[in-house]
Amino acid sequence: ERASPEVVSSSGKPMALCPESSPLLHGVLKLSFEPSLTLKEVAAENSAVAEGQYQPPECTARQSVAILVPQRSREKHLLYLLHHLHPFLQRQQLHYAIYVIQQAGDATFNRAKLLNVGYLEALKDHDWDCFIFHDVDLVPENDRNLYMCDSQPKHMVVGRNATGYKLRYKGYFGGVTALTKDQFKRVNGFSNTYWGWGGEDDDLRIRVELQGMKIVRPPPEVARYTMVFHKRDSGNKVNDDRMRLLGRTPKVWRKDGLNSCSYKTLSVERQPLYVNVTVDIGTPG
Ligand code: UD2
Ligand code: MN
Repeated sequence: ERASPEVVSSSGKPMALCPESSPLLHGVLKLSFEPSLTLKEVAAENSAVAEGQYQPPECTARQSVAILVPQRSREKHLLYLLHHLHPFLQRQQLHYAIYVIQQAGDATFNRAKLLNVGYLEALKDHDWDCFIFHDVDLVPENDRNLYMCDSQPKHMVVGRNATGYKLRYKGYFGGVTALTKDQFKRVNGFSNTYWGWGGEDDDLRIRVELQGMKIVRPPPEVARYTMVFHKRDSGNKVNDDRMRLLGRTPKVWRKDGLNSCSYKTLSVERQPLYVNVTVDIGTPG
């Protein structure tokens, strides 16, 4: 276990819990996507972050939160995300760390399995309370969208630029979600069997519903994101098998998930702004 949250200040006195509503919040944010931005600049802007991790110096954070980002060949998007998310999370007075889970090789992408790996690997560092499963290309537009977990699984993307800021469909659970350590464990995490684009987010919703849990969302004026424009990645073709897979979820979820997630960690690099976990997750079939 590394770096537990400070319960005493540098003077040795116990620190009070951070306020329920952080005084540092701005509300609506002005986002920028500057193509010339560099990792060095983002690191210089975030000198209080070490090995991807931060704790508020002024109070004891209410939750310890691991942000898990699945990534392959989206380095520019990752840079934009780090640039916006680090200051955003610091204003929310969270103890947090950002983990990037990088799929090695060029087999079909598997977002869900990478997120299972992120959960298992992050828990080796610290007993995180809350996990945020986060697309690399989504930047939050309002810092009142709190990156904390609730008593029920939380879906944070009610709307985004490309879809007119409307919920795409009832039950939509993609993009960015927040589940406690125990909520995620209860559903046995994500399925490992969704290779390629689509379905894995609906599968997680089915798991949540099978447990009698209910998805909650922040107010629509707060739960807004900008998705950096992109085309479908070449290694992430539409998964034509997804409807069949969704049909069998109620039968297989107990055996397909965190408890069957086999992988090989190739490296764990503790970079200044994030922990980079490179993993061999195998190939479909
Ligand atoms: C939607 C969902 C996403 C997921 C996906 C279907 C939203 C806002 N997002 O995203 O959560 O359910 O549909 O699988 O509804 N990625 C890479 N490299 C790749 C491919 C994917 O890094 O080559 C990662 C990256 O974090 C990306 C995420 O996977 O943001 C989802 O892939 P996408 O952005 O291509 O799919 P999109 O926008 O339709
Ligand atoms: Mn996307």
